[in-house]
Amino acid sequence: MTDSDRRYTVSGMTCGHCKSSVIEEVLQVPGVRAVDVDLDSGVLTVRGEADDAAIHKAVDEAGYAVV
Ligand SMILES: [Cu+2]
Repeated sequence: MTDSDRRYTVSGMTCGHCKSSVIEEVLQVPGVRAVDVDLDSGVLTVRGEADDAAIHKAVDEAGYAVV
């Protein structure tokens, strides 16, 4: 398996606190090595080999949703 960046659009993030909540949760997903969030576009970028479903679940747990 190769290491690659995947992008997800997340709804509901409005400020730096939202951003750090999402980053904290997604960083806990096994296989995730780095996470970035662009607040303006709502784009979450994940580097690593994590499962898609696990990323969705982590975003849910942070209180937001992948669209
Ligand atoms: Cu916020």
